[in-house]
Amino acid sequence: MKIEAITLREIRMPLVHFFETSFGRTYERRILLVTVHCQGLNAWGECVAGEDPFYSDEWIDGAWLALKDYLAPAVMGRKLEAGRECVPLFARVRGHRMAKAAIENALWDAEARETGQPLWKLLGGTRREIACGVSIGIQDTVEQLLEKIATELAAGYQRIKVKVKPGWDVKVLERIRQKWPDILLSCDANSAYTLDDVAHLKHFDQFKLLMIEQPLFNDDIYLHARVQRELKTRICLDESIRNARDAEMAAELHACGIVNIKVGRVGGFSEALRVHDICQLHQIPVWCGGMLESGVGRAQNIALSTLNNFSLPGDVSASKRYWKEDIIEPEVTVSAKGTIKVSDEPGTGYRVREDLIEKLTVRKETVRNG
Ligand code: OSB
Ligand code: MG
Repeated sequence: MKIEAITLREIRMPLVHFFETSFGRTYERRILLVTVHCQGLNAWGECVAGEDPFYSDEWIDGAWLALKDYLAPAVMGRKLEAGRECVPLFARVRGHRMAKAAIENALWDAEARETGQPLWKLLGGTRREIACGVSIGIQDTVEQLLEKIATELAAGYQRIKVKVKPGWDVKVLERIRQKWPDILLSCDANSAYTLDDVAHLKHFDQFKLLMIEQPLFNDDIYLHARVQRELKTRICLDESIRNARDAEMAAELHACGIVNIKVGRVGGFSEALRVHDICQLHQIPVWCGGMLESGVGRAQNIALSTLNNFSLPGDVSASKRYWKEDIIEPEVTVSAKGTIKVSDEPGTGYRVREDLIEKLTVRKETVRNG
């Protein structure tokens, strides 16, 4: 595939319901999409950077500049055989993993479509159906949260994850467990606790959680290992795992028992596959995280989730939980037993609705050859 041009665009999509984590509340997503134009084929990628640098140090406006000034020019005019070939071309740019992933993932999609195979097969997937959980944000009241959990359980989701922070944790988990003693339940702190909270975190053990996701500092592995020794509940690392080396360090230090893989956070499919393999080697199960993606990113998360070691339900759920109208066709639907069936069509198996995307676009810029 010869890369002739890359279009960056920002679309705005209001969320059906606000999403609140320990770092803030989001009502509307500003989503950066890239289109890689390869001789008549338009390949799509989503940059999962948030509106602000609060989850990680990347955010949409920084990612836009990284893509426009460095990453798009690094691959422009090149003829590549495979998506993974852009990794060395990006290597000189430090960080900016979410920006890199947007182009790399689009190129994997292009490769899959050019070679007429489903993306999940190209990635090395083995599952025909993936297990789905949901991530439920902090609500105004515990009653509202319980209502949301009831709705998601009725829809069939296999695992409930709730966001926690100091002041919205033990009491909330207690109420959930009173109502549902046996469901697969986990919590995600998005780095809201410190070493001063270890005694407090020990109270979480009574709730038999599947995991506690990212309790401590977003850039730490070592202290998580220290805290993991104090807890019965497995720690799951999200923010801290930026690449396969981090995964290896976390495994060797016993900093976690589970890893959340987000393809954007680790810089693209190539690195996501490496993280997957390292975790498998160390018998650490993984699951696919979400970043409130539009259909473009969601469809790619589905493909990744078919790999063997994705043995726990991911945060990959139905389009309608986020959007009134998604930008892919068909939209992502989840079965009554909480699964998504994977398509055998070339690429992701979902069609990108370019007409709708055009209507949602608030800014657009094309980087061309020469
Ligand atoms: O930590 O997993 C997280 C959303 C934005 C930023 C960070 C996280 C999340 C989620 C949402 O938990 C998962 C989803 O897409 O449903
Ligand atoms: Mg998380």
